[in-house]
Amino acid sequence: RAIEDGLWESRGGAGMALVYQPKVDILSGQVTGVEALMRWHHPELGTVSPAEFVPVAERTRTIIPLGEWIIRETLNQQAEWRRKGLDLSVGINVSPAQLAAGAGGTPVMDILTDECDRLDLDRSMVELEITESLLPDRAAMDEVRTLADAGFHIVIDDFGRDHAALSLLAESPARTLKIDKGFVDNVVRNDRQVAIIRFITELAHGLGMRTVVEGIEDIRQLVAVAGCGCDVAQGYFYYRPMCGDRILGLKADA
Ligand code: G
Ligand code: G
Ligand code: NA
Repeated sequence: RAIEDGLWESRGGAGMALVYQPKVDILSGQVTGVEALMRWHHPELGTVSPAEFVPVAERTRTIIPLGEWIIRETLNQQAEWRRKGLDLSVGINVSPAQLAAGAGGTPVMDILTDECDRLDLDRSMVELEITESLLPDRAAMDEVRTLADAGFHIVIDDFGRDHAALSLLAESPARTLKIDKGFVDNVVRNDRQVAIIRFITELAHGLGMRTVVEGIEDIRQLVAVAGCGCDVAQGYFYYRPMCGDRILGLKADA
């Protein structure tokens, strides 16, 4: 209830902040992009995790105005980094509710094209992260295809967590597959997890996609996923999510 009421107050971004977690090209060690992640400071509850409030925002559809704020904020940040000499791709998490027909609010396509045109951004540097569970949703995937045709880069997030049909993956317009953190957590001790990550990576490459692994916390996990052929890594081993100004400090690594 307190979360629901607070979200309504914060739907325009009040009390919300975005942090950005770098993504690193495994072979070159270079930072190629970042993922935008929400942080919320609730006046009474204190800091509330997105794992807790995003599901509430989706259920109450507050994610629609909030999602619009996230897209505009992230693209403005991307433009500011570029003005300061740092050219990075940005990953934006897009909820199924934002893609549903008749979602209300400004359509995601219009928000994205407006901002990209206004800020003169390269659409292929804007990565829209949609969850694997969206793949069976025909109407939502039609919308995703329209976004891909318009030049935006589509990422399937949390791949392997649910039960995606491989045929749906093959038909999807995604260019990147993000392997679920669950497989990485035990990759050092469990050969079966290695087999799964290797299989997903070979599948992705065979379909012309690259893979991102998230949740890399130590060097042994990095070595294991690198051995599976994964392309890009994200995780505390490299960088924690950080505020936009601190990203500028990465200029030397990018
Ligand atoms: O940042 P953290 O790891 O605590 O995020 C927890 C969950 O909340 C993740 O699954 C992440 O995808 C989701 N999340 C974080 N930021 C956003 C956002 O801006 N939009 C959406 N839809 N989900 C987000
Ligand atoms: O599902 P999604 O990829 O959007 O979730 C990203 C979430 O994972 C964020 O909440 C982020 O804070 C968290 N995260 C990022 N790197 C690590 C890591 O190395 N370890 C753990 N435990 N969580 C991470
Ligand atoms: Na994500």
